[in-house]
Amino acid sequence: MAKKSTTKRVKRAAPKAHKPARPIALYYWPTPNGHKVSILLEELGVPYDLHPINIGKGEQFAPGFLKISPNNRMPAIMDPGGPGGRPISVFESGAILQYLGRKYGRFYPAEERARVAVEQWLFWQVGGLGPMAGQANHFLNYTAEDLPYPRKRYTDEVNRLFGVMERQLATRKFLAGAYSIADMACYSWVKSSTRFQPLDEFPHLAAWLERLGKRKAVVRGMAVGAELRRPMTDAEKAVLFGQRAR
Ligand SMILES: N[C@@H](CCC(=O)N[C@@H](CS)C(=O)NCC(=O)O)C(=O)O
Repeated sequence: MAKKSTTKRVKRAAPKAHKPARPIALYYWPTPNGHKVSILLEELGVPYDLHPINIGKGEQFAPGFLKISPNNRMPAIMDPGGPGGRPISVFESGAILQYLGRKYGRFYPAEERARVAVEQWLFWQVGGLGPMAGQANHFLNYTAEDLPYPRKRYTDEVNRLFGVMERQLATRKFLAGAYSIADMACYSWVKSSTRFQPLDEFPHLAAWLERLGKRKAVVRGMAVGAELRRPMTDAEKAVLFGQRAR
């Protein structure tokens, strides 16, 4: 777990009705999965404390962090003012977005049809776009060997998934009606994947990316912890790749 000395307070005005006793703790590293939550917190304008989890140094395996996030992955949050006024921790970015969306009643509609529309795109991102783009990035940038088959498999899949977004965005500005946690979940993954998958064949997706990129909260959310990011060293690769149960 991040040391206290690395903790930063990000001050934003909280909506009065939901003002928590203490700020939400965000366990975070500046990656696309982390950005989903920093973007939502910035959109909500609630105060939060940033707890960097340096995944290259193995801080995700610290026993204190594993209590919050048993999957040894960030992001995670701890909300001191959870249900019943008691603390609650949440891991898995999709569950965090849902929790915060429900808690503050924003970007995640309560009406069932609208909620299902958001959820299907949120789960599409968590189960599809994120993992596939992550694997594409891995085989393009992090393997010592030249492995054309997995590279093609995952970059093809990202291309296909971009096509799915393109069709959805051809007739609407956002993925699921109004701007929602589903858009926030996809933004950073689409943006980072443009390094290997240009958007020339996806004009509606390109327009969506630009639309979101103009939102001040998205810009702030993407900038959270940017100063922590460094090119990955071999020692960090050894921590991150080849993990097994024991
Ligand atoms: N399904 C998880 C994935 C989170 C995830 O993969 N986080 C990565 C960084 S993007 C991580 O913490 N990696 C640490 C590790 O591999 O040990 C979520 O959506 O929250």
